[in-house]
Amino acid sequence: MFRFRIFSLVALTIGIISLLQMNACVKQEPTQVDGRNVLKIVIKDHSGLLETNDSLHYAPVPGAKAILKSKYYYQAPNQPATFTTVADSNGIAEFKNIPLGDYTISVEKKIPVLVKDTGDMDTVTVRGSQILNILDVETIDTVKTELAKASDIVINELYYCGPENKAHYFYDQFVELYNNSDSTRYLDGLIICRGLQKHKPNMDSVDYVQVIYIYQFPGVPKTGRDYPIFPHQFVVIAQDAIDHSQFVDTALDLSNADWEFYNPYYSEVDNPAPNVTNVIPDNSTDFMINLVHNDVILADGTDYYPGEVSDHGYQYYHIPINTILDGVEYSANPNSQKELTVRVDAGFAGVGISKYSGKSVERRTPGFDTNNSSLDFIVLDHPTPGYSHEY
Ligand SMILES: [Ca+2]
Ligand SMILES: [Ca+2]
Ligand SMILES: [Ca+2]
Ligand SMILES: [Ca+2]
Repeated sequence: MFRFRIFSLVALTIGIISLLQMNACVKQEPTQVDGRNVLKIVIKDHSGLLETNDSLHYAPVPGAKAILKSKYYYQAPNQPATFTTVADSNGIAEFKNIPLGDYTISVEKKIPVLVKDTGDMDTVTVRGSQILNILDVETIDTVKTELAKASDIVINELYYCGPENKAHYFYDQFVELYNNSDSTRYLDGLIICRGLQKHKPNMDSVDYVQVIYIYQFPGVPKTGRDYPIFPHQFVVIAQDAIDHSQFVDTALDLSNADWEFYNPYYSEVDNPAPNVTNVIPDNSTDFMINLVHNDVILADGTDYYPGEVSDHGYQYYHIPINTILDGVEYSANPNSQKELTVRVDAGFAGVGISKYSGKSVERRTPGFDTNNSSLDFIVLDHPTPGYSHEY
């Protein structure tokens, strides 16, 4: 659905043509009319792709599609009440008859661009989102749009809940990456992180994501060319690249995994698969992720830094959002509080998966990524390490 070719920012910034039409204001009646409140969202572009309007003093995003989702109201089981509208010529999206309460708003707009090197036209998408609290009869707020980070390498599958067993065995967890492009990309220096399992009130306004583990591919971030991932290739990183069925017969054989997570700061066996290595000396655990609710971040491996220290003296790290290639939050419970900012992932994969059920979550089609895991992922009865389910 949202598949665009990726351009360098340099090519984009030079070649923009202003082709914005003044779209008529199209409003849809809300599906539930049990509120009388008005919400106005001023949508301001911060991508640099749209021109600032001199009298408005901001760059409006006319015609942007705005989607408001309730945190409390449902229109069907597991389907939050949703209201949709389109911004007017001043970039203002107006919703009427909205119940009071907490919402998420996400806005997006496709923008035509001229690709400088080839003269071709293409489109890119600017997006923005945030959490809103509607407390008054009329609420006015602002959402900033930016160029959506569209990475060619994405987290395609996460297997975290553990195999069916009564021994609390979950060491066959894995992360599967996928190159969603027609070009060779490189894993050099990329980091895979486990997110901090806390809802932070300020997490949608700070420019970083908090994590507790950082494991890194060998090679130099951004410029290294030693560890290719070929077009449409899947890459599996196992917690331990061994045949786990020797311990629990329902567990996975990951002896052929492409990589394994390896922590040199405690005595773990270094199996033949090459290592994605823990870089935090404080961390004495393998890349173990929660069996029901957690988030996993893939980033380019630059500019991360130590953040807070936990109550138990454990050092958390900050991953700047502009270095994040992909992030996926999963939760068995769709009403959980978000632990990963909606700017990276607006939803949850894995709703309904219980511990030790042997299930997995995978993108609907390889690489399908709208930064909303509720839409992007489906639940698989059996993991598919190194390939995709049939679709
Ligand atoms: Ca390991
Ligand atoms: Ca190894
Ligand atoms: Ca994503
Ligand atoms: Ca797979």
